[in-house]
Amino acid sequence: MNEALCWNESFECLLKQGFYVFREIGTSEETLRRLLSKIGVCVNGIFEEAIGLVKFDPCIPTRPNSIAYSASEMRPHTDGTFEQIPPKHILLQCVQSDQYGYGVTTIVDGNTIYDIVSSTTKNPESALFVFSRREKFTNVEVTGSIFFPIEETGGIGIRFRSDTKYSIKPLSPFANHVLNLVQTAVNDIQNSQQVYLRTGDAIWLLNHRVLHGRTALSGLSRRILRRARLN
Ligand SMILES: O=C(O)CCC(=O)C(=O)O
Ligand SMILES: [Fe+2]
Repeated sequence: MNEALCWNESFECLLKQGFYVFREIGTSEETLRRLLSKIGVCVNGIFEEAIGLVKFDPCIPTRPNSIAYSASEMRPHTDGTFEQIPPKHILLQCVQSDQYGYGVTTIVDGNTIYDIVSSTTKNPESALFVFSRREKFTNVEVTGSIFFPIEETGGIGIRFRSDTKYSIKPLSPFANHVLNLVQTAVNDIQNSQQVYLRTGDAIWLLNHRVLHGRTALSGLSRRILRRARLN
């Protein structure tokens, strides 16, 4: 298939489901950068570079308090939840996969979560929260809502991450109610899809539309992802 047709197909798929999987593109940073140049502009985060490696090595002690660098399950989340505007796109390139069936990528569609929450609760986008990321010496936070309008598409965006390092503090009893509903819906296995990335595959995520996470790693093999953030 010619490159333009192939690109249109991936774009259509991306808009429909909020993510697209590139199979067998290879493991080099060069290849990823070529892809990124067609998508947008790389942006640094407060704590991480625009392009960086997420590594797990059973022979190297894990960084304390860091789920991404440990073998633990990562619950579905959006990246940069505590930033003023989280990055629009995330690309994850699998540089070295774990044993088959471990470290499987999980995807949750934010539109599904919104539909579930708003079916019982009016105007969940009006609920306010403080999203924060706490490090030893820094605490970065932003006040906002879990759901927000996406101007370009007229759709609804989502921002969500809650684990040992990241917290979402509800600012009212109503917000607390919305948070509980979102949490339950996000963790409901029925609302998630799984995608196994093999070495050389990559996934393009619309970070305002879908949440991503992964199942636990085996803890026995090295696993490396290259992660890119773009607008
Ligand atoms: O390890 C993975 O598959 C995902 C990593 C991730 O989501 C992150 O570092 O934010
Ligand atoms: Fe992530």
